[in-house]
Amino acid sequence: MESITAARKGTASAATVAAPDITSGGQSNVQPQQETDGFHLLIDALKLNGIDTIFGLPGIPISDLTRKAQAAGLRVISFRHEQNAGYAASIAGFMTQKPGICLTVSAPGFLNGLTALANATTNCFPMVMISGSSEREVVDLSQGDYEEMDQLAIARPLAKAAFRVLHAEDIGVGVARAIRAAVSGRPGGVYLDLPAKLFPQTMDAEAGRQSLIKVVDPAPRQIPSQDAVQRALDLIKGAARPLIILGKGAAYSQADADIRALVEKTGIPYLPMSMAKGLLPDTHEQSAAAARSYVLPEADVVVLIGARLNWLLSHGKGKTWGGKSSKAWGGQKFVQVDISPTEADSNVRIDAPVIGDIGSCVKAMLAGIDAKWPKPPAEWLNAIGERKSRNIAKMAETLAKNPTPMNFHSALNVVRDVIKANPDAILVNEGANALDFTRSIVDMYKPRKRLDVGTWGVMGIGMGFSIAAAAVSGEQVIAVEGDSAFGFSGMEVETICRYNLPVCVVILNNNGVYRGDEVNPTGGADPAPLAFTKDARYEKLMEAFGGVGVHVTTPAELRNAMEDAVRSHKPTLINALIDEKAGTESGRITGLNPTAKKA
Ligand code: ADP
Ligand code: TZD
Repeated sequence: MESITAARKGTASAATVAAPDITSGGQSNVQPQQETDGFHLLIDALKLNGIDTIFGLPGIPISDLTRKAQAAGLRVISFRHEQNAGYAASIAGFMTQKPGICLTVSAPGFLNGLTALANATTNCFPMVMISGSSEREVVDLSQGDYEEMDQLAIARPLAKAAFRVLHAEDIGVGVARAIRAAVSGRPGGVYLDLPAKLFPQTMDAEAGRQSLIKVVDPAPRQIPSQDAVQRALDLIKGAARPLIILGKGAAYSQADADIRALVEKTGIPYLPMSMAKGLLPDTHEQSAAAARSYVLPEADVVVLIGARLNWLLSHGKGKTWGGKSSKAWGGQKFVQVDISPTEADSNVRIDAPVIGDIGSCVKAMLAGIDAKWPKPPAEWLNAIGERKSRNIAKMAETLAKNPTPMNFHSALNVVRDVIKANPDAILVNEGANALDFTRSIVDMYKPRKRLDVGTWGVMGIGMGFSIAAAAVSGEQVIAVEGDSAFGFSGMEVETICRYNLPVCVVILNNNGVYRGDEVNPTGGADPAPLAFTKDARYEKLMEAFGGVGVHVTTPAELRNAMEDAVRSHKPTLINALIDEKAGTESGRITGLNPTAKKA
């Protein structure tokens, strides 16, 4: 039983292991027949499908898998917490259209990664979380195995799909199903459960090779019907005050040139959702971002491209949209371009759903738009233009101020300049005020360069997204973080240093959640729940692992530190102290926060 023992111990060094000679009772006379095992079949299946990176955290039963994957030429990025590995995998999926792979150990490791898997599903990011799991027989009888948990059942409601593989010969099918489920149609998070016993299982190498599947056309184009396209074009053509809203589905689709052509050929003003910023440069003359609160209630026909009418768009109704009350319809007609047929009518009536992949839908719409296509009425464009210039001038005035201490605006004015000078840099952003102000102040110039908290507004994506963005693109990453937000994934600065990634973390440090000036109303020794350690020296965390740490209190110091970081590409953490009174409760979504009635 030499080969099986070797494989169990994980000492097999090549893609194949010698098979035991069963005819001689395994005593002697070993035939040089080639075998493979679960470890190698999984690695081969991933490689066959173009997967080149694994984000994970080793331990029983997947330690050897990480070693063998690295030996086989995959890039294995080892994290300090599975949630961060999961976020990394999910954003790698968003950036590349290939499912990001997150690898975890069983029960607690699996659960740590699960938040990221659920977040991927919510955000339509393609990702596969592969977790080792305990013995089925023991788990199913609740006999108390090491890290016992019915992981498949737990993952199922949070994932787009969930699969378990019990036999080595099914690994190829399992991986193929996981990849297809993650990237086809509306992308999402997929769970793949691999019990410990699977990895050392051996089988004939050639049969193993034959069992693997290279997925053909994993995200097939979905062509919209001509009727649907015509219905949408008719509606848009008749509009007096049309508006296009680009969402992160549009950014994901990588149909950048066609989307730009659609916007420019129709002349319709557009609003980018947060992660669609840069799909067209934010400085584009048709961007209505600086007139958002004017265009939403005033528009009569709204074309949604890869954006859902969820809370981020006030559900398409209510006062934001000109409705008379908080739930009243504002009267707009909607075109919705989306790959999911069930998205239409989720919140308000969609008059013209165009169902298909965004690339195909936009192409089909462009085919119906010729040089004679009427531009939107000048009255509409002028009204937007006026509001825009007024708001941009007001913002410029605010940004030019140089208060002491520094505030969000004076600090972000520096980030804005640094991104303008480095448009290929990727901006990762989380926090509340740190998020809202960055989104509105820092212009983006290229697609998929802004990565943030997404549909859930989740804190903790910061370092995972930064690591994946740097690893996948090789570009400079700038992570603008609230001090609370940073804390969720801060230990990963060690990972950033270990892999020597070009990540510059800027913490807008106001000593607490939202702001830092609250006090304990009882006068007791405990701090207020939303207040943190005053003037914490976060930069020392980066220094502890060999990176560059900088403590800054003025915009000039921040500028120098950021420029040094971008020039050197060294892991850098800039602790930017800002006014602890700067910031409002929950940033711009104060209204969602229930508070007790004042007595
Ligand atoms: P945002 O938060 O930017 O408004 P959402 O996450 O709400 O964006 O919406 C993204 C939408 O894009 C989802 O409804 C999803 O189904 C859709 N989508 C994602 N990828 C594609 C694609 N390739 N083609 C068409 N629609 C897509
Ligand atoms: N936990 C998780 C996982 N996600 C969340 N969104 C929250 C908690 C609640 N929360 C926010 O929505 S923003 C935020 C928390 C804790 C932090 C805000 O403080 P900050 O940013 O220091 O990061 P600002 O700039 O001071 O507002």
